Amino acid sequence: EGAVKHKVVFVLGGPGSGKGTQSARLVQEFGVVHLSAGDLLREHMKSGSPEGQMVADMIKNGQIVPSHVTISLLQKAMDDSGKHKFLIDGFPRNEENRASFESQTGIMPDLVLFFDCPEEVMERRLLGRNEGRTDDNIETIRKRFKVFIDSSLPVIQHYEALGKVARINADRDTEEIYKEVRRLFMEL
Ligand code: UP5
Ligand code: MG
Repeated sequence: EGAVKHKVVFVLGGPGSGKGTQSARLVQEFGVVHLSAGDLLREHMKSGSPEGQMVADMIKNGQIVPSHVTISLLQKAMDDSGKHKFLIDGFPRNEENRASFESQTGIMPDLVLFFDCPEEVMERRLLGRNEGRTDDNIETIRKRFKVFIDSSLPVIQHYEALGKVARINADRDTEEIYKEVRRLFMEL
């Protein structure tokens, strides 16, 4: 009880860089638990609560939801899974997310996968996705890119200084990227 050490990989990269796609492949092959912070927040916004409405508004505007909301969703999902190895996709998105998560959960990532992809490639992918996401329109996509550069890149830089980041060229075909991803994952 309390003694099992969590193994966590953060899956980071800009909007449309392929975080969800590559995570799904790791789930398929290794059965690791995939927690997409964005998916958890999109589920939460269906709750009909005032907090759910706030989350919906923030996602539509490409803004980062307050840490306490995202961290409690992640914490609950980790607890409910009964497992201790997780891929956490799309979180932490700013330095405050990162510091709060580390101090509240006591978890440090073992590895950070950074999917590096040019904006024009990500933009084309997002506009072609057609899954009805409220943030897949050109106006919100531009905001998401700006938030990524201003707030999320510093998180990657923080972990880079700790030697935890594997940078992956995400402007390639899915299979080619996955070959590299699975190798990095197996080295853990
Ligand atoms: N695709 C994928 N890989 C490809 C490849 N190699 N070649 C060609 N096409 C490829 O991929 C996007 C699209 O590209 C898909 O159609 C795919 O088939 C294709 P996907 O794998 O979905 O990329 P991903 O990086 O997961 O893109 P996503 O849009 O999910 O990234 P975001 O980071 O923008 O979205 P997320 O869901 O993480 O967050 C959404 C919002 O939630 C945020 O903007 C924010 O408002 C909020 N949020 C928080 O506030 N806090 C959080 O902690 C998390 C989210
Ligand atoms: Mg995603």
